[in-house]
Amino acid sequence: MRVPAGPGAFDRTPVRLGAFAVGLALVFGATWGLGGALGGPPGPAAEARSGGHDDGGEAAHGTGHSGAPAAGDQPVDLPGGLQLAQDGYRLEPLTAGLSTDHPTDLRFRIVGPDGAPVTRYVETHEKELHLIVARRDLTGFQHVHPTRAADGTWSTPLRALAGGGQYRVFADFRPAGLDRALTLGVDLPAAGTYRPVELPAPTRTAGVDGYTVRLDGELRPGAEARLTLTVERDGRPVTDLEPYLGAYGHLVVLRAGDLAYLHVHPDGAPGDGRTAPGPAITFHTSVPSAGGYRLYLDFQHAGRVRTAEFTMFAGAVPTPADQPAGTTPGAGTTPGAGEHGGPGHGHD
Ligand SMILES: [Cu+2]
Repeated sequence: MRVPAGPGAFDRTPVRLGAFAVGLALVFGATWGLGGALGGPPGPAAEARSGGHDDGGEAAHGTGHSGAPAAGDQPVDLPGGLQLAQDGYRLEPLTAGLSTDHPTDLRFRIVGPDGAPVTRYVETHEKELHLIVARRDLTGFQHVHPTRAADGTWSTPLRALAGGGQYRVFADFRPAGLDRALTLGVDLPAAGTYRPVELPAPTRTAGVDGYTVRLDGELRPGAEARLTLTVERDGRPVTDLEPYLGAYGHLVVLRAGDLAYLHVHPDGAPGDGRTAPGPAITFHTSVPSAGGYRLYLDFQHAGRVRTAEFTMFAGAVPTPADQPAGTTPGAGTTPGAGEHGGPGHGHD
């Protein structure tokens, strides 16, 4: 359980986060300095720019991300999830906010280049649209699959949130007529006390619902990484993972600091004659920059989808010297246990 710091520590938390955010800004400054080339309005320029977009193939569907930055004068693709509009498509929430008291009926639509709600999609991993929600501090992860009405309005229940704050809502979808998936993101507020949780320290194991998941591999900025996640229960390897949306595991990766979004699918598929149903699930991905990332592995066993969470750093892990005096990332928390194991776990 990622237990928020006690009341005394809470008083100091905003200061620590603020200082950490400054550090992140410095790290990311070099990357986002290039963003000036991308700052134009949507429309023809954006359409043209998207020509460099790389579908990413099976290993990184979604706007996942397009590998190493383009060389020379070519514009650099942004990672997914950072914009609410891209390439003529726009994510329009029809719900003003989320709730900590009761489940929210989240409604939204995707408006296309013609100004009308999009009603034709190409399924990716058995769904027309994948919806991910996480608070800005990377807690409160939910991954659900909304229902679409004929007029293009999407709706889904979201479980009641554990705390107030700004939540990032990601829609990961492929409209008919586009040669790749997009991930659009928008912030929605939840009224209530916001007690930010620091990014937990990196760990190699995470527990969820009595399962232990081990993470092997390293992230390197701009380079392909092989990550292997191995699932055990009661000390024994799980060798009968169940297919969930066409795979034995789905990995969402969010970058600390701006929630850049990657959705990664594993090597191999159930029933392909070469992919075992556990205990290991292998992913290949490439993160766009140095810094901290939170990884959310969805896997299904015994009829339920579970989410194991990890922190990883690409490049150097910040040392205590990089932190405000006396603090360590994740101090006082038990990383990976997650806080979404209870009823209403947001998978469907
Ligand atoms: Cu999904």
